[in-house]
Amino acid sequence: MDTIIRLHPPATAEPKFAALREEAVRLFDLPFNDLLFQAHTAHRTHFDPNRVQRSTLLSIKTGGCPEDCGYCPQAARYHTGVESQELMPLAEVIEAASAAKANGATRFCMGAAWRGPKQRDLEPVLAMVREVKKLGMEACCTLGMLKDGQAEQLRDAGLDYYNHNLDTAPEFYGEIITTRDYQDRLDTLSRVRDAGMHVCSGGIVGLGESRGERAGLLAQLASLDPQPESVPINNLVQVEGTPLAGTEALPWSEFVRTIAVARILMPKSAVRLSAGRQEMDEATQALCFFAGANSIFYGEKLLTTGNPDVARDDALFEALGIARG
Ligand code: SAM
Ligand code: DTB
Ligand code: SF4
Repeated sequence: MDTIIRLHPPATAEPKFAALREEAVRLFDLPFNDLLFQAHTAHRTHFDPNRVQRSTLLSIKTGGCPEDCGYCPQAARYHTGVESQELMPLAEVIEAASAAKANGATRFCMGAAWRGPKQRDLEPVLAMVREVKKLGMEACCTLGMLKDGQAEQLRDAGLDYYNHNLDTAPEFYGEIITTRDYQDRLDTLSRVRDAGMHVCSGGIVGLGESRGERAGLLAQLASLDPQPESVPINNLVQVEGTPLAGTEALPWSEFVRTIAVARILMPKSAVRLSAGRQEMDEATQALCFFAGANSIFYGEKLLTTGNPDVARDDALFEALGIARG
């Protein structure tokens, strides 16, 4: 068993969380234009509003995951048609990273469908991180829960960011995932932070949560101290065979509000407009950029599902006068 020292009580117990949640609920309830004005003002204070950073994702180990995340096409227990694949050979990862760099991505994110890496899994990933760094790109990994010492190994290989999402509000979490708890996620984030890497942590909306629960997710993220450098906001991509297929989709305005509240509560973080862009029209994406989103996944595939192709994104950025971040 791992031992980790919990320096803080769970964030949910802290008065800071309660105050942030109250603030988030108040922001969500503002008239749309007032909320967007406030979010855009915060965005301009800290960022160039005409720049969006691009990260490209690669699934380095696909499917067959033992966890039960209700949204995920890679969980072995759901029949989604995703074919399981072993860890990708190093040469293929280098090829994909080189292509991403040639397309203009500045960060390469490698995702694995693990509960967490075993030591024998981690070693080849460390080699992948070193090779991505040699290309002059930022490197990010999302490999599940980390055990003692693993964050330090990733840091020493040169990893810049580790992605691990809180996914939803603590009170809704048990409806979506039962095989790991909220505190496990907070512990992994502490390990990443303590090792000195940048934290990438966000969540998914459109899971059937209430507005109050969306506020709770953002308040949890904002109560991390320091706040995550990168906050991916995913809109559920519904995949046939997962328990959440058929969930009522979130109205576009509610998704834009979520981005805006994230921007206001975490004014210095990069807010990534993440999964769900393929199903989103250009006008909604443009509103997300106005509301403070300043990072995207770039390239035709996320991990197993589709993402807008590069030509569509380039046309959108051209129309909006947005430059690479
Ligand atoms: N297995 C690792 C883990 O769970 O931490 C890493 C990969 S996992 C696919 C990374 C994140 O992708 C999840 O935390 C979730 O937020 C997001 N995700 C997975 N399936 C999704 C879906 N169908 N729609 C939107 N986001 C999704
Ligand atoms: C994140 O927050 N979203 C990305 C990344 N981090 C790893 C993953 C989205 C996955 C969408 C479903 C799929 O393609 O399998
Ligand atoms: Fe596994 Fe990650 Fe998918 Fe959960 S989100 S089932 S841990 S791959």
